[in-house]
Amino acid sequence: MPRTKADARTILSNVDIPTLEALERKILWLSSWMIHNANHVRESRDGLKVGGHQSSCASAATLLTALYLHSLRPEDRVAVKPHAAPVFHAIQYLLGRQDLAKLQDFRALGGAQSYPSRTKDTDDVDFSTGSVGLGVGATLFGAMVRDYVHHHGLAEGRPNGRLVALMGDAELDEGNVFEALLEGWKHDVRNLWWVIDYNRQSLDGVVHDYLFQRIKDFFGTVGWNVVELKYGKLQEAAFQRPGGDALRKWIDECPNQLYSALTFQGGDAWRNHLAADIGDVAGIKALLDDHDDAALHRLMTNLGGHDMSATLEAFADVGDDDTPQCFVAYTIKGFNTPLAGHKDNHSGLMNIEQMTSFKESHAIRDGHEWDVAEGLDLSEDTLKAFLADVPFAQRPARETSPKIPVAALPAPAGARMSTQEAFGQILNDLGRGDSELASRIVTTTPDVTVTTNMAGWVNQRGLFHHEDTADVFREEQVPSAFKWSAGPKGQHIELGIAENNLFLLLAALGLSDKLFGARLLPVGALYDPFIARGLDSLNYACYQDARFMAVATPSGITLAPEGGAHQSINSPLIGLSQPGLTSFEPAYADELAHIMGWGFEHMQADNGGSIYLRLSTLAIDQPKRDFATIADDVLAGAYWLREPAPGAELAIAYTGVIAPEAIAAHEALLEDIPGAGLLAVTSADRLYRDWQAATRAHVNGPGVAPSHIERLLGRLAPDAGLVTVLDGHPATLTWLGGVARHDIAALGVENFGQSGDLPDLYRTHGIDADAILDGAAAVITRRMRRRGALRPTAA
Ligand SMILES: Cc1ncc(C[n+]2csc(CCOP(=O)(O)OP(=O)(O)O)c2C)c(N)n1
Ligand SMILES: [Mg+2]
Repeated sequence: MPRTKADARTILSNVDIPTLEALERKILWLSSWMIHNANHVRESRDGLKVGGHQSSCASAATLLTALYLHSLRPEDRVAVKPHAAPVFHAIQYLLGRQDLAKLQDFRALGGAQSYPSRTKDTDDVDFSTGSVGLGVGATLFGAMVRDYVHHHGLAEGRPNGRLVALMGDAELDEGNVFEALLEGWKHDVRNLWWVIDYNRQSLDGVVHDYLFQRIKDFFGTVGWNVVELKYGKLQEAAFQRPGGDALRKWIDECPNQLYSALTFQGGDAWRNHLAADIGDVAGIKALLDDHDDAALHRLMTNLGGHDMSATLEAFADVGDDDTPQCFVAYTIKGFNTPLAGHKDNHSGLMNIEQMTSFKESHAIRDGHEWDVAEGLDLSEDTLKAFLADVPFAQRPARETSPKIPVAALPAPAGARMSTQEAFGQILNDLGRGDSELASRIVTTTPDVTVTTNMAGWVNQRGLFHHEDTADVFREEQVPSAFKWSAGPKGQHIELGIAENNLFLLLAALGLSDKLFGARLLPVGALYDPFIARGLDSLNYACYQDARFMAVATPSGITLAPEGGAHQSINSPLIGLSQPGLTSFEPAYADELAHIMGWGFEHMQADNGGSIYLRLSTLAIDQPKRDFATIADDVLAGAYWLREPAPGAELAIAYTGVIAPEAIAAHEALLEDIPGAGLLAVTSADRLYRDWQAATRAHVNGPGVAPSHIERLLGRLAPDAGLVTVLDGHPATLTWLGGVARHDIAALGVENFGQSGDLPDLYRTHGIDADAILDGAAAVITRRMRRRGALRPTAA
């Protein structure tokens, strides 16, 4: 139930507001000084501007102080707007959860990070932020995951915390925020707060007037409660005076640009404008006469988001109502600093003189800039006792959740199948069993569950929703292969088409052990080309070290008739280059089963990461083989599908679904080059990283074992030729030519695809068996030339 205002005030009557206000000033000082120190005090070796956002910090100081030093509970999880990182670090420092050295090294190697980072900061950041909008969305999906964990009984005895975002108002320009809001509405998301630092400024300027009304309408439409935190207590009191209504109307109607400009100019400018506009209203002259310039400035800048009592009251009013809440907290960018209100202040820094007087105004002595009690009218003991009592300070250290055992996953049987079909069967088999592994798998797709072959699993495990929902088609006895009943125990989260949402949900699911103490093993499927649509969110998920398995299918031009808009080209390069994500592109079902088993382990390993599987819908003949003999090599990234003769002069290296073309070309080649090898590359990513690590180790010292790919290619003649081929960008494999300095012909897709059948498309893009043979002829010819067996043709 929401509390009444009177209840909230009674609760707050016991709160030591003056101390919180003093600490807010302290936090403003520390965050400003942290940035100043990094830019003007710490030695610079490169002359670069270190940067930092003093104005963005000042804007959020009241709100973050109110949250962290009063309203938050230890179990709450928070995303702090990126450029308020110094405020966050200053608060953690006061709470004894951050080291001084980290503050002194803000934005330096090993110091506090420019933007809050889960993995690199040491003061327990819940959500990394930096790419605006994503941290905000992450809290919404975090709330869904918290409820999932709760409904599945995975966090017994743990209090259910609130998810909170302290966000900049310009974050609302990012589409992902609205995509998330709609999804949250569908899933009835609860117990979630977004506190908008509504300073009406972004990076370049001042945001649109009356944005608030649009926010209110939109949030209301998707079931949120919107709280307008507009006026501070001084303003509220002034509104009670004669002329108060006119003053309120003037404030409400003042364009954002003008309000900002007057804030920057100060008391005299306020006086002139108010006198000119409403000076003839009864009571206004008296009000202006009662306030000197400083007091008038204080009154006019006393917005809700800078008034501790008003802010705490707004938070307390919510009570235990779990309706999602959006607080529109009016603030001033640069509040209480000389940068206040100026439209160009986003990256502005106080200069040396400004900092000197700022320091004086905070009563900070030289050499005591970092002292916790410096400048406060509180003894160190009183301060310590106050901070020790702060609810958030009771938060325990991060724990680790036990690992879930992973048994080997049997390969699906079948003489001919696609990797996508194999994926569906592997999941389906897991769904039918009762392993602990299966109980921790959570699947999700952006509206492509059936077309990515997950329906079998969903039939077994059901859809997740807060409440039981019947499958109407089933109840009406309309025949369908799919059961779509949902309930709190379901294990598939169905999303609308929004790949950003998919990756933000995977991020939240993949952090569930660290955020909510319950390990989940998320598997998300999407069409491979649409990774690009969610790429920043994918990167964001990896940046936070979230652990998930992204299954991208179908992929490449092999999707043939479906056409160029659905055919992915450069996604293998994403797989190769994305930190925190290990990519595989298997050709066969037995490879995939083994990789998935390893993947579930890797997702739980201390130094592990996430998995990206690039799969295909094209059914191909499956090999009959003793898989154990190649199992390790499949994980290492490559194995000889056909062994080369020692010193062979040619090998074909292929990845994924193009295997039949590579096999056909290889067979044709054997007539002329009997020893030629055929290398199956299951993970260019793993191979490449292993090779790079070995290369670096060689630089550092002798006696280093060769990398896996060096060992494999070591079987070939030193001047052998390589033909590489995949249904994707050829650069994925071109580096193989550098491993042992083999000449290379690199085949792959470099242009947009189009509709067609496979023979036409593979020929058009130069990845069919003939193209592979042409590539082989090219490298063999060049080799013969180098050996002097052929004379170069005249130009
Ligand atoms: C995706 C993305 N695009 C651009 C930026 C660069 N950028 C950093 S802050 C900012 C404006 C932020 O304005 P707002 O959210 O209102 O924050 P505040 O006014 O509180 O500083 C921009 C454009 C970014 N961090 N992320
Ligand atoms: Mg702003």
